[in-house]
Amino acid sequence: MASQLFEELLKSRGLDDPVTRAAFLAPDYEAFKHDPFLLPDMEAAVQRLLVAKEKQELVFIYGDYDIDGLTATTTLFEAFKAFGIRVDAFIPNRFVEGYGLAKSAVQQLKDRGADLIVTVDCGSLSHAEIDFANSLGMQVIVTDHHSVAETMPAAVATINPKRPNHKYPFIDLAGVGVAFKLVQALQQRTDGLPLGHEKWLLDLVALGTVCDVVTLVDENRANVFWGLKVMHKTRRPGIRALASVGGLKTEELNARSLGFVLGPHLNAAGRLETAQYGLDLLTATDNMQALEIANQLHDMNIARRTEQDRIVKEAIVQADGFIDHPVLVLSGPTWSHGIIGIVAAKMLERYAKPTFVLQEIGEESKGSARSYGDFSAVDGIRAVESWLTRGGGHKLAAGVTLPTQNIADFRKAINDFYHSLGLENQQQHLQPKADVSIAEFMHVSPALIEELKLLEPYGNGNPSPIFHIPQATVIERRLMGKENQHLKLKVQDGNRMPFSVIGFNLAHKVTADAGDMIELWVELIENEWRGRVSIEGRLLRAESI
Ligand SMILES: [Mn+2]
Repeated sequence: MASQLFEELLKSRGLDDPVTRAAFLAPDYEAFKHDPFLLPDMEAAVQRLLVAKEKQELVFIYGDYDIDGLTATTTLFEAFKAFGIRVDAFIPNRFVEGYGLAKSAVQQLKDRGADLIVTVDCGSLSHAEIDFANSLGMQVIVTDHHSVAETMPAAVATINPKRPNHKYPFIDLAGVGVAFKLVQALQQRTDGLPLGHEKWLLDLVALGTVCDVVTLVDENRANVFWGLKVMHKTRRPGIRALASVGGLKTEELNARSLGFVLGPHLNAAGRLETAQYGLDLLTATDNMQALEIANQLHDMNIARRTEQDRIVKEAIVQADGFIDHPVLVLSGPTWSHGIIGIVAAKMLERYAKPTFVLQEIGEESKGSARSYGDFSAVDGIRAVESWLTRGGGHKLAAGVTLPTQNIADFRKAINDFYHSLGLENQQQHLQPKADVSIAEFMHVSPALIEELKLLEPYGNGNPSPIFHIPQATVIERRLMGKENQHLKLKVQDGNRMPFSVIGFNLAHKVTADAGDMIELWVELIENEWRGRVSIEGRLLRAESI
């Protein structure tokens, strides 16, 4: 019997129908495993790969340097081996080839004897590069989840759920999710990986899906839900080593630790040097070797953070000069484009504005964009493309390349485009949105916390629930942290029932003191201190009333 609060919460998330609710709370892998052949061109891809298997052609997987790309590459690499397909993998270098297929890399694969290239997490817009591969006598299968153009490239198959007019029921798969569909399709047509055994790849699918921040609903939710269970038992040396250098136990990994610990470590190498380390780690079969790479990644992650802090400081100085601009376009010659994506995210957080951060590399500049709410970064890029060399991506994250001399014009054009949209109250998207209200703290029970765990894994599309407390009286205010930046409030309801909330970095923002009446928005967290577990609120917002 669900508690009343949990019942209300489920309803607020559209889970009142018992069938939908049951499917959400205990997602069945088989039920959400939509038929892979409903994806466009899947049959053509499978047929071509069967020929490759039969003729023992050399198939090169062409990945991407981010976690989605690395996990997708590893997924296909392992599965193809199991199917008896001759396979090798190539991860482009961000600083050499850049994102996506590059002609220089296509030539390299030709020289290394490739007959067929299978892209993961890229390729949908690589028309020229695929023509080039064809001209060298290689064929290409694209598997991707990025936005597509009106015409598909001259590939044997372009498997991408973002293509229009197909019957596949879920479009928000990550790159690794699409690669995994190819594995499921191959299973039906050839042997080597018996039905059911593909589930051991779900740890990789979970890692890529969480880190690519696609919505954790439908098939993604089922894959991550079961992927975490696989991860808890994983024997994969790379994942074990990564967890260990991150100070985590594999059996306790959750979506949060994938996004905030494993992910950043795995990404660090690609941001500073080459993501090859990441691929070597994920495909490692030896524990000692894996630990060695993981330690290197740990050091790189620390170096990455130092570099990031420096760029953020400089970017803040620049951003303060564009107070009137709704879209920030910031640039610097020493801002490594391996790191500017994270810097853009930090700027968005600080200024509540969509942000482009660019590295000026001589005459050319490369940048990363982060956006939120109703402003689509990829639409913005399309609207001002006359100033750009190229650009593409998603609504909330995208990339651009442009002549350095165009930066000022691009800045003006993208801000003009923003104004032309007439977006109203864009800021509201940054305010915490409550799922339900709590009038009395007696309802905040250990049982409720257990119920909330059923909604995990949390992430994009399935956020950790937010509770609104319409009215409470502050009985104590305490500051914490090295610079007194954190805040602990003890509040009570009308029945004098107390409740503690903690606000990280909110000490300057929330000024309420003992005796004040406030309205709060919180997440519920379990706090363990000296072996005693208590339930607290993590403060997101407070307003005095
Ligand atoms: Mn991706």
